[in-house]
Amino acid sequence: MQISKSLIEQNNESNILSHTKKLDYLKSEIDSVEAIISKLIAFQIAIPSWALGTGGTRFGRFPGGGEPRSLEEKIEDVGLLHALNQSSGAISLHIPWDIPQNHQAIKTLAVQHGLKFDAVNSNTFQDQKNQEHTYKFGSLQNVNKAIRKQAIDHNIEVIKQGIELGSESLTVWLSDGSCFPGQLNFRKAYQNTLESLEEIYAALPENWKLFLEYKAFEPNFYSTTVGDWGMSYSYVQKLGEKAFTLVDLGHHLPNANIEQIVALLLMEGKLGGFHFNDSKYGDDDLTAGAIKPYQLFLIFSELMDGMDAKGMNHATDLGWMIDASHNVKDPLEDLLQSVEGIMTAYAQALLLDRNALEIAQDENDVVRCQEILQGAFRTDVRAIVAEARLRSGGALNPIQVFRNLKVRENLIGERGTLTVATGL
Ligand code: AFD
Ligand code: MN
Ligand code: MN
Repeated sequence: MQISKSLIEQNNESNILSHTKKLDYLKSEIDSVEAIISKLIAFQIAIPSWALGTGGTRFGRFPGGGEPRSLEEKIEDVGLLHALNQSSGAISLHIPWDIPQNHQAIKTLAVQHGLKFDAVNSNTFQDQKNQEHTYKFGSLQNVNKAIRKQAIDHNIEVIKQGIELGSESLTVWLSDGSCFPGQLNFRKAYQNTLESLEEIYAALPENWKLFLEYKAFEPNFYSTTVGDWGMSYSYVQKLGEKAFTLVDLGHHLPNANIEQIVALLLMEGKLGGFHFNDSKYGDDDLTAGAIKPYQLFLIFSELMDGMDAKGMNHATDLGWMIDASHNVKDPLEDLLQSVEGIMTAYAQALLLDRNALEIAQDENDVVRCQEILQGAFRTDVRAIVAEARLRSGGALNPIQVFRNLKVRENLIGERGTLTVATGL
């Protein structure tokens, strides 16, 4: 299914009056509305190929039908999102869940949908059919050299796939670690992982980045070999200037101050990118901004502050990706909500008066600091975000259009009710 521009325009007509009223009010209150709109238009968030099907828990999965059966259909789904919001112009592939058979054809299809290929992701946390060695006791950390080599070779293969598609980064997430005290020699596990990463790093093309994602828990529950930002930083620092830490919002211990982590990684020049999601307990992979929108805003405030201090381009100098999975929502509607949540936090951070905040900080005026931050956070910027979409040819209300056009029903018609997307 494809959504034409004229159908979107038709749907926008019913909302345009009330939208214009809201936008005019914001323009009368805020000077920087036009500048914010241009930044929002440039900002694109990559959609993970593994989020297009219904996720699940270990207790069950409740697919809603019409899930993409192939890489082609995954690209088509991201194309639908991008047509609606004009902010999802990239797809992030997971190998071997998405191995392209014909790279040229896949590239052409992506271009037709206005999509680029974002980071490619390797998978050494599952055993694949016909795989020689098992990753039961880890991959890059493994005590067995042959197993480490198999995992290194896989990552190099993923880089090759990415080169063919025009990706420019590799994301490595390791489930390596241990479940019980004494199971693992921490220093040996670190050294093995570092040496393995060095070999992968050596295979990166000149213009590529390596993102090393950390996670404190799961599937190992006693230790994780890249367990927090400090560990990731220590590896990427040793690897070299093309290696960066990737922050997945769900990968911290409870109550971690993620905005401070982001500020310091940026300051050190080692923040590479993001996996957006939200959580209540652990790696819940819920819709971005669904549980802790204030935290998301605070993260974006630090991002803007740190990026501007270094003269970085908001849209291109960090990798922006969603990493979420859903059990009860339509995956496409959920992704539309995630993108909206991220854009909203970005817009709020853009309207924050940072000069005033700096003065208040220098005067230790704690009350004023909070007033300034919450003043930005509590501004209803939805009309600004909608205007950015409108000007790019997207929908004022993407979810409404998704439902009006019966997108899911159409996909079920094309693909059937029993399809299962590859992934977890
Ligand atoms: C994991 C990580 C990582 C990985 C993904 C796979 O966040 O990004 O690629 O899930 O589904 O929890
Ligand atoms: Mn992730
Ligand atoms: Mn995760």
